Amino acid sequence: MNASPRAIPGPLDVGRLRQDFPILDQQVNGAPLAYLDNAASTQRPLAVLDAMDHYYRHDHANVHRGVHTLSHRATDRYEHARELVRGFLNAASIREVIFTRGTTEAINLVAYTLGQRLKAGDEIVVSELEHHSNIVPWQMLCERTGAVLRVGPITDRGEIDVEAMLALITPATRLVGVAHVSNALGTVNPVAEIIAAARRHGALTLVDGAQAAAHVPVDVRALGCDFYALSGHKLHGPTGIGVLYGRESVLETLPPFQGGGDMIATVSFRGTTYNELPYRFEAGTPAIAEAIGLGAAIEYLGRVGLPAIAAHEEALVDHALARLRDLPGIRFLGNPRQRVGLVSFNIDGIHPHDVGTVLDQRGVAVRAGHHCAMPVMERFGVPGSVRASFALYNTRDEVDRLVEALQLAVRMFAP
Ligand code: 7TS
Repeated sequence: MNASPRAIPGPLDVGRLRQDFPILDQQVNGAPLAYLDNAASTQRPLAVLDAMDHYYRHDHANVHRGVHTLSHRATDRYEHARELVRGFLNAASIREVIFTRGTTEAINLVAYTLGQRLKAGDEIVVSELEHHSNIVPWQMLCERTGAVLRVGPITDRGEIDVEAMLALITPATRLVGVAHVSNALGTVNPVAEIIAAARRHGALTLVDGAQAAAHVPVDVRALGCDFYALSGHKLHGPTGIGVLYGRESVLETLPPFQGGGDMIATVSFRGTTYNELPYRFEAGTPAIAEAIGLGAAIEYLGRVGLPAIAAHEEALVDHALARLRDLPGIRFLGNPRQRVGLVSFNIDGIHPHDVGTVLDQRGVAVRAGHHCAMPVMERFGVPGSVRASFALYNTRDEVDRLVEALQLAVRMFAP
């Protein structure tokens, strides 16, 4: 009686939702497409395609600089998208929402700007399960400054060893970077706990939310992080657009990233002054249509409902794990207790690329390889893995087709 209607999300009407995604309705190699590569990139609903199409047909002009009507309209739409992102992340202000090309650029922005005040002996802490984009920018920063990168280990389950990671955080730590969800294992990391520990030591915190934002509600204020990065194309929005959330009081202290138009207040050869937040970090003409498309994707996810999406995907993961367990020679990568959206595995004696190719012949799209998380592969002693990753439009039937195609691969390659 007391349960709110939102507490237990109703099942998704996947059949109807699939109609929102025209790309799904096609044959690949003579079989219906089963798109299970959503961790690499999701597909776009009509709402996103239409928003971008409408913008280009009716409203396109450059933003923030025109006195004419189309420029005002383009600016309004672009800034409305920023407000949608703010709401989606529960950021306190639009001043904290910077549009970037994606997660990669967002993390590079932080590494570059923060780097200007780091010195030899300072430390950055990341975990062993990070995507390369939350490793390499910090390595480059360390090369430039003499700072040291420390790595929090993961367990056989594919979870961060939180105690070991927290032990690395000391007064020398300047920043702790951690993925909200692992793209190679699906692990949901205890980011709030790690952030709290980092803050006790005065370290900044960055959460790589690329794999989280389409699956779990994100509240940057509840998390308490200083930075949160995400990519539009992983939450049913366009490529070429992403977001860096930054705590306003921290962004205020950072120097600009790229120089150029829009990020300035005044320019003279005697000296230049910079624009206010968030524009100070958005040099040049931004990806306007893409930002508008991202806004439409966020509205779409809001209409479908993240809790219902999460429940649907959890059921798909459970079904996949239950069926895959019986496959001869299967070895799962990790066994995280908190997981969203994907299963990652190998089949004894078959290279993941060969598995991926057989699946493609049956219309089943998965990712095979190191998933830009080579340290995770090294940790588990494998060259790569097969990864099936789910989104709101996937079905049990598609999971069954994945399993059948894998059975075929086993028969084809069995010694
Ligand atoms: N961080 C994580 C956790 C990711 O999964 C990815 C992309 C990125 C950062 C980089 O995002 P980008 O949009 O800037 O490229 N992950 C994957 C993947 O798992 N397969 O292809 C891309």
